[in-house]
Amino acid sequence: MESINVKPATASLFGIVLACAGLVGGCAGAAVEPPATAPAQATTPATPVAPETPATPVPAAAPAAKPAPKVPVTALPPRDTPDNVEDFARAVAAEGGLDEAEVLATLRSAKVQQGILDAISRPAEAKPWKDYRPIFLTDKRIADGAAFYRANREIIEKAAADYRVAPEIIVAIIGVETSYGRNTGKYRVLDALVTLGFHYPPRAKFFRGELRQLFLLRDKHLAFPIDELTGSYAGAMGWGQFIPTSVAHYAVDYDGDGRIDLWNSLPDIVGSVANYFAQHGWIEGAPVATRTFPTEGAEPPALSGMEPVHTVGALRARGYVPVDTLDDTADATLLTLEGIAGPEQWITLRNFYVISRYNRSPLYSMAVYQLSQQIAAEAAKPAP
Ligand SMILES: [Ca+2]
Repeated sequence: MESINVKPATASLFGIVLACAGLVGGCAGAAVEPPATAPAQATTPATPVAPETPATPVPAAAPAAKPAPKVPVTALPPRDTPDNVEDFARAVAAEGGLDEAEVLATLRSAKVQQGILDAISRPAEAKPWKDYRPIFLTDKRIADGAAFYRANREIIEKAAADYRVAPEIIVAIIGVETSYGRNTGKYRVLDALVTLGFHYPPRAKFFRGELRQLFLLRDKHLAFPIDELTGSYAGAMGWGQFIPTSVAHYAVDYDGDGRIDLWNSLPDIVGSVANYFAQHGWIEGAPVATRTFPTEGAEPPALSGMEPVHTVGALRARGYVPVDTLDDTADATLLTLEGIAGPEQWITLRNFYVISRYNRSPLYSMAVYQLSQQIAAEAAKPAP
């Protein structure tokens, strides 16, 4: 079990400390409600917005070696009868051609953890952008991202080229999700998914779906048995925080060693994140978002979440002129954020929507975008 938390050799090349330490359960990732129709996102969720706790910077030396606190195993009243667990095991075994007794034994080996239930039940604060942004756009996270990019430029740019996505977006996602692999989660994924799938009625269906998928991952040739995988309290795994359905659909064996390792293989990690973006429609070289300062009398368009249901030209005609030069035929929509100096209006494009497929919060998407820009700028400078 310990072995899967080992950082890739590359990690030692850059002193990563992180801003999200202590937010196990996922940084931004674990805090957002997934729409009922969109189960394949990489991160799992509970409510719109950010980390429950603002990032407490952790001293570089201390945290890595600190053992995870013991999470008490509680004797919870069964929300599901043993029959339900047996039915589940039978169905999963039949579907995956697995041994039913083994599936059942694995399920029964799971430890229901009160800490997981506490984590997912914690009310999320709906932070405005002005309070959310400073959590992720820290000097440290930018510098660490640039260092990570420089140290691993070859593989990051290879994956970006192969999958036709922006390299700085791959880096920013890994930075926001796990502070560049520093904080991938302390829970056994099996424990998390059994706890939430059988003891947390509000999301039981979703998490049982993920638990089912966990058992069916055999074809993905994961580097570790499913009962040894660790992740967030919501079962998100590795540097990119993939839940089992995302592993199934988007994880790749990018170093070609025959197995997928989202904890120790940097090629597999960056290749999988790149593939996630490619499969969700990233447009290579296209812009993500830009500010707009509406003209007087601008007519707000009807919005459909972050979906770019308008065009740049149509927004322009309504009085929303983009600050940057944009193709008028490009799909776009409008986003208003509560900034430090008051409301900020943004024209967001298809690629912004693609970022939001990783996590449904518009604040998350904007944080990833802005972090990516800062990292790219920093990484382009001569190494310090
Ligand atoms: Ca591999």
